[in-house]
Amino acid sequence: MKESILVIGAKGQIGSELVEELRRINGSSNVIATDIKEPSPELRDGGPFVQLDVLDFPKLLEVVKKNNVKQVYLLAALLSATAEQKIKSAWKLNMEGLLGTLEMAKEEKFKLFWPSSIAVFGPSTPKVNTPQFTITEPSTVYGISKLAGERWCEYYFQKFGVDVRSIRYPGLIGYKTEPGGGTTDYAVHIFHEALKTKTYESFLSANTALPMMYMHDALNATIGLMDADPSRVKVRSSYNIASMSFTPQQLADEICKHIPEFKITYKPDVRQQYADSWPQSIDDSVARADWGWQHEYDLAKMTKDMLEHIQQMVEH
Ligand code: AKB
Repeated sequence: MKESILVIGAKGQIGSELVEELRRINGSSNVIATDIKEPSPELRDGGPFVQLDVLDFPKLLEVVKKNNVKQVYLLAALLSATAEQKIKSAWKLNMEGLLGTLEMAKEEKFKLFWPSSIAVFGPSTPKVNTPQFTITEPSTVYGISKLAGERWCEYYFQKFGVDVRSIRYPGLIGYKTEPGGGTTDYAVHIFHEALKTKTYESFLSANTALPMMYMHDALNATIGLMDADPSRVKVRSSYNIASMSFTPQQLADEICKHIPEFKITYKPDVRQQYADSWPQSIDDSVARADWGWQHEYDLAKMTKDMLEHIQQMVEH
């Protein structure tokens, strides 16, 4: 029986692009997309889709068994800003979802990808070039759930040999799907507003530097780590990866090179606190040495590509 890949949370910011890329590489019929929400037309028409809640483990197990699933990408989660509003549901989804899937990976012997985040770091972590192994004392609900998740991944690998792999994503920027409920979301919204209204009111202050990454690089990292020989995956909690760091002002300056009339204003809200607790830049030398991670996009290249693609989408 042919082997399949399952993506849980396929309608999200990463999921929708990852499904497309995995289908391009592995063939549409071999990649099953699932989400708690109704499928988008692209997801429904592009290959198999099952509407399902990740916490419905009997149904999830049925899909895994029926389709001989050998790889699972578990992307269903509540992000930082939403998790702060919905503490218990965030813990339930982010933790029970992972624990249930790790248990299933142990029994069904599939390889599992689980996303962690720069949110595992907190105010006591060194902020610049944050190392792979350092203080992790997160001060957000989301960060606490990601740190606990990393420990569970390491535990299931050490104790049961589950082949689980993970990346600490920085803020992700893509043009296909907008993020929801995160703190780094401004770096996506700003592009849409720059093209639509030539203005943007940032909810983070001008000089808030955060690690960021273009979706193209994030997908390469994710698939690259999943494809790496197991002997090269030496960190089983989660890997730091990095490509660029910038502030809202630096991003606005870069946008101005393409749209000179663009104006940014600042009205920091509660998300400022979460951003202030995270690193400004990340040292990812361990991922580069272990499994050959490399990035392609810097601030200038990403900005140009984002503006071109969003413009094209508006025109069509
Ligand atoms: C968020 O802002 O919550 C996420 C993250 C940094 O993991 N993008």
